[in-house]
Amino acid sequence: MKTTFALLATALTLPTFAHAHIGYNGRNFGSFDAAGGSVTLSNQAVSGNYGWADGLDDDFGDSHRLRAFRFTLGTETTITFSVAANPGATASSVAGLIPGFSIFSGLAHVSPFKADHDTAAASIDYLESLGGVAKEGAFRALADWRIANDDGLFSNFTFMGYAADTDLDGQVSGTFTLAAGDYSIFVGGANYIAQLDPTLPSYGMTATLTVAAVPEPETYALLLSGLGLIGAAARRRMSR
Ligand SMILES: [Ca+2]
Ligand SMILES: [Ca+2]
Repeated sequence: MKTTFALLATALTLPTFAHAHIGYNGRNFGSFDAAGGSVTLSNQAVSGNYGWADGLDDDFGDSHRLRAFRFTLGTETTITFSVAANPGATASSVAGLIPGFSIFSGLAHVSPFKADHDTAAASIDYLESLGGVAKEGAFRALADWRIANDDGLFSNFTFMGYAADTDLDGQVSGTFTLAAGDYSIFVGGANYIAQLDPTLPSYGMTATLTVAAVPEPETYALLLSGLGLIGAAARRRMSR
C-alpha cells in the first residue's frame, strides 16, 4: 500500500513541481481588531478548476490545487469572505473559475519552518494510517485535516465552514462568526470533473475579506445609559 500511494503521489506531483507547498506569501489579509476592516487581493490564481471539490471525496485532495489565505482576529466577530473569477488577475490567468472555499482554525507552517506538503513522509504515513482508499493528498473540504512538513511537524486545520459557487456565476461569498484566533482559508475550483483536464490552466481570482466592527465596551455603556435616560423619561411621563 505504501508503495502504491508513493507512486500515485509521485505521479500526481511531478507535473506540479512549479507550484509551491502550502504558504501565504501575498495572501495574508492581516490582523483585525474590534474596528474591523476590509482587504481585497485581486492578483491571485489557482491551477486547475477542481481543487476544492476534490477534497469532498473519500480520497481527499491535493493541496497544491488550492491557494491558502490567512488572517487573524483579535476578538470574536463576523467575517464575510468572497471570491470572484478574475481573468486579469495575473499575466497568465484565464477566466472561468468556479470557486469554492473552506475556512479552518489554524495555520500552516511558515518560515523559518519548512512548508507543509502532501508528499512529506509524515503526511504520507499519516494518510496511510487512516486506511480506506489511497489518498490523493491531505486536503479535506468539509472536515478537519492535517499535513506535515519535511521535518515531520504537523499543522492542524479545524473546519469552520465553507461556501461553493453552486449557481456557477463565478462568484461565491460566505459569512461566518468566528472567535479570536488565527485562520486559514483554502480556495480552489469547485468543478469536480475538471480534474479530467490535464492542462491545469491558471484560473484568475479576486478574494475579499471583510471583518465586521465590534462595538467597544464604552459604546455599549453609552448605548445603555442612553436607554436608561429614555426609560427614565418614559417613567416620568407615566407618573404624571
Ligand atoms: Ca479527491
Ligand atoms: Ca455564485
